[in-house]
Amino acid sequence: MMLDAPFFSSQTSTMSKTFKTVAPTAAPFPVVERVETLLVDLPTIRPHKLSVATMNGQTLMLVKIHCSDGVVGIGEGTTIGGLAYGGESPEGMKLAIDTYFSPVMVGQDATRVQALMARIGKMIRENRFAKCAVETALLDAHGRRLGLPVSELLGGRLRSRLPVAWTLASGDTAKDIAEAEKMLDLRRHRIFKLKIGARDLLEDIAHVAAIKRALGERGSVRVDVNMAWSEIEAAYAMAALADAGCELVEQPVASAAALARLVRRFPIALMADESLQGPETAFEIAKASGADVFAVKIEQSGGLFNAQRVAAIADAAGIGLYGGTMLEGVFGTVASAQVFSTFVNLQWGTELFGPLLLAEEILATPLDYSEFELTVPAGSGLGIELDEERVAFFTRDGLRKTISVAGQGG
Ligand code: MUC
Ligand code: MG
Repeated sequence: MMLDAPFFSSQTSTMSKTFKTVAPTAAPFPVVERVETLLVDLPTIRPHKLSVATMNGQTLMLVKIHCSDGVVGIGEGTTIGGLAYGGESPEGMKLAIDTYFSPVMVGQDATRVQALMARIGKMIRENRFAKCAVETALLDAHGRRLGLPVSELLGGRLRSRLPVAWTLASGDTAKDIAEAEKMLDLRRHRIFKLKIGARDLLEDIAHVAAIKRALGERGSVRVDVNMAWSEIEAAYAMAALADAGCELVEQPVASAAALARLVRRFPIALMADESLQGPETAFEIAKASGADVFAVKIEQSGGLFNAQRVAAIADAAGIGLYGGTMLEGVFGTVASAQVFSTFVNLQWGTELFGPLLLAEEILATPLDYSEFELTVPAGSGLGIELDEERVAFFTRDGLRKTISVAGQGG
């Protein structure tokens, strides 16, 4: 099928692109009228050190879908350390949506989200993160239209509060212990995920053991290696980590085959993260008995419906579930929370702390993190409202755009 060539309004800045249909529609249902994207740069509260990158800030790619009935839905795409984690970046997602997604979406029925995502899927390969952002925006819009939370469009929630882990990733043992103590005092987190893999193996093991010793039974300790180890290193470390009281190791090696060989050899759970890239990989890992737990992420899964498919495969295979994050801001975090609230099993809780890592608030009413849990918003759509002024302030190129409109200065 041939697509119309994309048309860009000359009025729009390159950093906040809007795609608009030329012909008005007389469809008997609300259609997608225009798709707008922007990049929002927010600082983190401290450097966040992973084996793949150190983050000092996070970029949110926000997509706003404007529908012909006046309803607007918002979705979000993030990555970790630009392209350090995977093949998509916020800038790349924006470009893909502006150039390729928008022409496929404009004029289409905005109320049939699965059908529109299937249409997009036929014309656009890969781009799972961008697809997730667009699907989130469509579901937000449709939920607002119907007066229902996104969770209810996905079959209905089984829980309204989700346990939330905190990631200790300052790179310093004493600082991490102090941070964990603070989180316990605030009653915000009692599950701690430690980012390791960048340092020497023995140093990492000593770091984890020291933190677990300091916390004792007050907090559980898990580690995420982000694929940094060889299989031999992983085997050595898993035994030592189990001895230190660590309860779970996330993606110690890159290879899914190596991951499968490590499962159940040590008294410590093994979780797949990077190996899990949607339902097909979930099926392959399940077939190979290649993990004890799945870190389900809506972006890595390719959207909210796909995240539910991944969860169904895990349930069928007897694999535990954990609600993962791509360190999303509020929109990706709440979209994830809406999906995770529909999971029948969520044995390992979630790590939906992304907004708490960011130093700036962009919501009119902040999310409720209390008593070690996050409340899943109950309003229609995602159930959250942007503070547009704050967003404008942090929008990349926002200042230049204002100047160019007022003074034609560009
Ligand atoms: C990952 O690899 O799981 C989740 C928490 C965090 O600090 O990084 C992410 C990504
Ligand atoms: Mg991980």
